[in-house]
Amino acid sequence: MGYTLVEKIIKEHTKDPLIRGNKIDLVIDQTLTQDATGTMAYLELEAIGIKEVKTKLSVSYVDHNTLQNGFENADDHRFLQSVADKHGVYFSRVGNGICHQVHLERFARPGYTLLGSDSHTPTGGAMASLAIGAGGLDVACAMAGRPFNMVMPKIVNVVLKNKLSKGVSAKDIILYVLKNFTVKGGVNKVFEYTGEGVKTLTIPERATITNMGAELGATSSLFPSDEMTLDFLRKQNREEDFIPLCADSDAVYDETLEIDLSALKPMLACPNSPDAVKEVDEVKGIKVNQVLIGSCTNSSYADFVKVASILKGKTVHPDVSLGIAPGSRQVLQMITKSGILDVLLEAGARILESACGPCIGMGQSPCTDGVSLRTFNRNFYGRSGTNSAKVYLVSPELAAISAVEGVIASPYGMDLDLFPQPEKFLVDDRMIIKPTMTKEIVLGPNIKTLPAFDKLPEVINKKVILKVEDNITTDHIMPAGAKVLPYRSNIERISDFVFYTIDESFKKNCLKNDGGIIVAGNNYGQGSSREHAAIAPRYLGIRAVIAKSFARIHRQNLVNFGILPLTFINDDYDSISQFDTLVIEGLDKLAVGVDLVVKNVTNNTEFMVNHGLTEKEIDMINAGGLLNYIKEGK
Ligand code: MIC
Ligand code: SF4
Repeated sequence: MGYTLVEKIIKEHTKDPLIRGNKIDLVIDQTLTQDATGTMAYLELEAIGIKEVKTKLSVSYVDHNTLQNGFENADDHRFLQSVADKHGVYFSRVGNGICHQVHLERFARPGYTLLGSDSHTPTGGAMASLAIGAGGLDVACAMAGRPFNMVMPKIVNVVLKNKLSKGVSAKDIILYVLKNFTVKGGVNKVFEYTGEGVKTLTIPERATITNMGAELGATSSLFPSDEMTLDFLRKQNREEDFIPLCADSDAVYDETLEIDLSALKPMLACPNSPDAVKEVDEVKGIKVNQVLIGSCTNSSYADFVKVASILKGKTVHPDVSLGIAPGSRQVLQMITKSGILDVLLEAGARILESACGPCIGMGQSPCTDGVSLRTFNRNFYGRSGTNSAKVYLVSPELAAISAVEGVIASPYGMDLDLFPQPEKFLVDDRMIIKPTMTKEIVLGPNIKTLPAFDKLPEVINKKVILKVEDNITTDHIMPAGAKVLPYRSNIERISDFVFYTIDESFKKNCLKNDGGIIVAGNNYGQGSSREHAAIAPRYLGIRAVIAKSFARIHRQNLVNFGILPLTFINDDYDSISQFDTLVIEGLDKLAVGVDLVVKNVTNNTEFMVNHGLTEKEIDMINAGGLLNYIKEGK
């Protein structure tokens, strides 16, 4: 029996048997961090106490907190640069680009494993890297040479047939997959793309798909390493990084989805979920206020070729604000030299920094009730900074034509290659600083060490502080945006904002009741990898989350910070109300596979929950979290 591509990479990086659903320890070759999660990750690395990172390569990017309204973000950047130098980590300076775009251009390698403290790390799957998003502490542990403990995923075969029609793009492929699988359909799965349609897709197109595969809740997405991979690496002066890699023809998959690329039409994800996918013809004509082209999903040179092909000689509609953010300095310099930037400027585009920017609510919030078309990957409630805004996720070509027409419009059938693709990329790594391991770390007044957390008590006897529905995102739990992001290095301060967009009294209720429990529906914690969505609630005394199901990264973050992730065994969600008192006893005897009884003393009922913890995770939870566990010498 042959191997799938993901199995081929995993078996080179683990000693454990490749049994789907079992936990495995994966050796990590490369790590990446970004500034919003990185400050905490490097403080954790300091707490673990190693001198030099043990990976083949670790890179620290600065791309999220680039608005510098006060000293906080600039202090974070200075800290990150110093701590990177101290521990042997490469440092990609602010303005050099979005971590996933730059990593793909300069570092991702076929057959390697990459762990990143950002949920869109799977972008590297376009280069046949097994690239996985995780919380900062897991990435710090990987830098310290510890293997990454993960569930051996189920493997979905997405078979691509034929080729895309004009005006239909890679974004439409991933939107189609999202429509089929939904935002919770990919948990603990890897999506492998196969079939003859694969060779029609370039690396940037593949990267759009693997990037947004994160919205499926998937562990990762992967393309084979083939002629396209070699071509891209050659153009990046990295030919020596190439190895061919693909699944065996008799590989066994758990599920299959066939897509006839020639039958796809332009699509878009409607507010407020990446899986609320419709064909553009169903929503054509809606008036648009804002169009933004950028983010780690769609900001490559190839994307701007399409955008410029549509905008050439045209003017942005008077009621639309068009912003563009090239994904990296490389892309920005190349569109400058090729004349594309001039076309965009002539059409009336606003040029934003090569950074995450509006994708994470760092500026460009839409007007009240505004309709915003974005080439990004997430349109969760409140993420744009305007709660009443209606954010649609679209391809660059759909964005561009709509910016001109002032309404949602279709690019179907349009010619999009007025500008040639480059023979070579412009390679200049001077903004990526090599570590010298000579500097000492520089902190700042807003950079606080991680609070200490106590052990798991024998009994949890606490109130339900909040009850929430299905698909609660980490943007709900721990909002981002220009106001909150500067406090990522200060848990006490950032805890003011936990659940702020849906329940302003969350913190007050935690303090009044000495912490408590959260009750949730399915897919709790989807979206970002930000461990602050676990650390800050833990800081406020949250000891357990009882949900119908969890998103993968967030569940791990809860365990890492000593919060019990419990799932309902039966249909008991409806029997619980906010402020009910729940009692969970016998926590000193937590054991693998042994379910727990939860007593609801307010309405005198009880129900069963499953903790799903491994032996190691039980030890971690008992210790009060992963850092305590490591400090105990484990
Ligand atoms: C996001 O897209 O939500 C982020 C911001 O990149 C996050 C990381 C963070 O919250 O810092 C992610 O995707 O992991
Ligand atoms: Fe940055 Fe947005 Fe990509 Fe997250 S999804 S890494 S915020 S561009």
